Amino acid sequence: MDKTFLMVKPDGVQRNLIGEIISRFELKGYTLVGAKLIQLTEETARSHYEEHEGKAFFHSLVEFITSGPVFAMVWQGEGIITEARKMMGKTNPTDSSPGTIRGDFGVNVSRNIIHGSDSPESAQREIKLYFTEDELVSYEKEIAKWI
Ligand code: 3AN
Repeated sequence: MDKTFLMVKPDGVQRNLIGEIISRFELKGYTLVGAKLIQLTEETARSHYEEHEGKAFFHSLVEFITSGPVFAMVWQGEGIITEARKMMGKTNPTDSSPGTIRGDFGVNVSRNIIHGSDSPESAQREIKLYFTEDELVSYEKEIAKWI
């Protein structure tokens, strides 16, 4: 089953959007397999954004993402990598349609609320960067349906 890494950035956490964001992915039908509220170290932040190293906004990006707690998650579901990116909206919230997370809640490209992996390769890399195997659950052994 496809998995992706999603992260509510410090602006989303401070604006109390964690619940709203979880809700959107739950209601869509995806499954949460891992989650934690963490304070990123500069080392993890630099590693996360290594593809942007050298760009003019790299320093402020690292500064912002380490400026407060983030909510890191792994979600599972068919086609979730592409679909989650659609649900998030474009990198720049001003280009994002209403109905998307960035389109509904964001106004500024450097404060765009959520991160989501953009390919299967980045999903694999980012999940490994934030989670150990035993921090992710599997629903395969579920023996009873409570709902
Ligand atoms: P996305 O988060 O949509 O995958 P990326 O990977 O191109 O976008 O950029 C990573 C993050 O870098 C963005 N979420 C945004 O916070 C920041 N960023 C991207 N482009 C710019 C820019 N031109 N100016 C400032 N920050 C930017």
